[in-house]
Amino acid sequence: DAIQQTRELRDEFQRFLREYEFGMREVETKISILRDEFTHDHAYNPIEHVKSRLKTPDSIVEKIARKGIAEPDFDRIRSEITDIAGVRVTCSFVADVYRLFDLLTAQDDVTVRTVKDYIATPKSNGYKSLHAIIEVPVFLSTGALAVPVEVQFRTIAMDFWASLEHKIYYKFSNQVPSHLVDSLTDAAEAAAELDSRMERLHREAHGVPQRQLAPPPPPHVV
Ligand code: 0O2
Repeated sequence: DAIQQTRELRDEFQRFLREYEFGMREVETKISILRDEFTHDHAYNPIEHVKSRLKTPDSIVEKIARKGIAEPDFDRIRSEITDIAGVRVTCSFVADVYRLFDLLTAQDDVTVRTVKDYIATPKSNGYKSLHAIIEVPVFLSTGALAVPVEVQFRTIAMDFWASLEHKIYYKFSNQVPSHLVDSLTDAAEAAAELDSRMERLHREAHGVPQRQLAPPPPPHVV
């Protein structure tokens, strides 16, 4: 009986994870359609690369525990853990980051749950990216389901910085020596400076007017 219960729980968990995989695929399709349209109709590709990931069962279990969810309460997990499906869109320039965000979130079947603009307001360690939790409909045999997907938009320079910072953070098991923390914060500024120089260069080369101001932050900024 206990074995049967465990099997049922496992099946339910697998079904639960599949919902997120489907949601992730919907978002990937949306992004790849935008990329193809840009490439063919505007002769410009604003996306450098796209990477998707499903949170691992271990990391979901750890977050469930951190949130104090004691029972296998899938409704609570659904509403409280919104980064099970993640899509990271790495763009060439900051302007493209906001453009992609606007194009994706303006779609009729996309609902924006939260936006954290760590570009307008970087984290204290220097982390920059534009995060959005969006909900997309997934059509199953049982009906439509709104699935949350965390989309992170960033530039190549922001991505380069975040991936090194992530490795350093893990290497030191979250206890990064202060001189490295300071160097990382400096490096984040250098990455931001490179982003503006590259964007200015690109605009000059293509005869696009320079941006005078940072783009307006989207709603619900952190
Ligand atoms: P992974 O491996 O990418 O999944 P929470 O999601 O509740 O833990 P919060 O504050 O709600 O935290 O989420 P937030 O601020 O939107 O950021 C979550 C994700 O953004 C992280 O996911 C990272 O991918 C990325 N991120 C946020 N801050 C940093 C940072 O300082 N450095 C780096 N390198 N990445 C960051 P996970 O789940 O931590 O990891």
